[in-house]
Amino acid sequence: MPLVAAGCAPTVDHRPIGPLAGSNPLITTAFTADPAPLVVGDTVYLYTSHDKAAGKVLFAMDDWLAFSSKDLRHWQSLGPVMHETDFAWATDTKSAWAAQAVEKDGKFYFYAPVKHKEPDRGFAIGVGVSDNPAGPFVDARGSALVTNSMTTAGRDYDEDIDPTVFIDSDGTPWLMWGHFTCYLARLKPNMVELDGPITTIKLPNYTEGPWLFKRGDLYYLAYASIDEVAQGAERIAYATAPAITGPWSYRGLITGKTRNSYTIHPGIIEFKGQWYFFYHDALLSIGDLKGATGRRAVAVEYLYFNPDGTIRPVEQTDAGISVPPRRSDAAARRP
Ligand code: FUB
Repeated sequence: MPLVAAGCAPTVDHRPIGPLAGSNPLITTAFTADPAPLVVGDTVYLYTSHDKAAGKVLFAMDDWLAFSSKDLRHWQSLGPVMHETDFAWATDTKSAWAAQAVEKDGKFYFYAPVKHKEPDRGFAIGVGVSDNPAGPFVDARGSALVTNSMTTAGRDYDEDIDPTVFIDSDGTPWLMWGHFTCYLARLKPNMVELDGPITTIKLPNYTEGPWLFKRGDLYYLAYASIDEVAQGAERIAYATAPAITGPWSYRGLITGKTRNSYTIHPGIIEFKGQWYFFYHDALLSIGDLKGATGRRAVAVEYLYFNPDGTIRPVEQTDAGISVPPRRSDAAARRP
């Protein structure tokens, strides 16, 4: 806002209006959760669940949102990119949970959990496709990629959630997902069919929200974990492996439970030489609606590695990446 003092030339007040760019939460116009960042050239696309719960309702999510940024500090809303009923086989029960988009051969594939109509009731995983990372995505198959009846190792009904897709250095795509059981399956090069058996990965206190990435020759799997210490709230743990199929070695926690929500969900990328850790908390209020597990808000922090490849614990902050990365950590950034 310009400040004009009597008798003086006008001066400009450069103080920021509202939250600092890059401070948390990143998005303040809607309740967002389950961040899934995707780097496409010089742009990051951020796909999120869209919390619309009222009162004490736990989850009410019927579409997925997307945002884009060239610096991770200033975000442009791209609006909803898909609605749960864009999958004709899905129910309209507000079950649009954590999704992720990936790029393959110039197309963008959006893996999303939704509840399936009868008779194969329970969560299922669908695939959307688009020529544009900004969407909109349309059902790529006309049927679910994974249904409840295909997975029998763990819980019934709500175990086929939280898909993450990782394309290995040799071009092989892998799908990982699951609630209390961590499932892994190879995808065909067409990205919309499984290519082989569904296997399970054993991880300490695995709960949900897997996120796969690779740094140098090492594979990383971050996931939400509930143990007796956190008493019902999730924390983000991780494991490393020499290959996607394992063996996976538990490496400890990346960050602790989050503020105001018992869920937390990781999304990790390297962008312009810096690593970032996306998650959600529930500190945002919009009007009379206060943050809660059903009304979460996406946040981001810098992620640093030790020289041996282990991850330094992440502190969840209000400042986020509005402050520069720590210089002392620059040396440890590269594998
Ligand atoms: O957002 C709904 C569910 O809560 C997600 O699928 C989980 O990862 C947890 O964040």
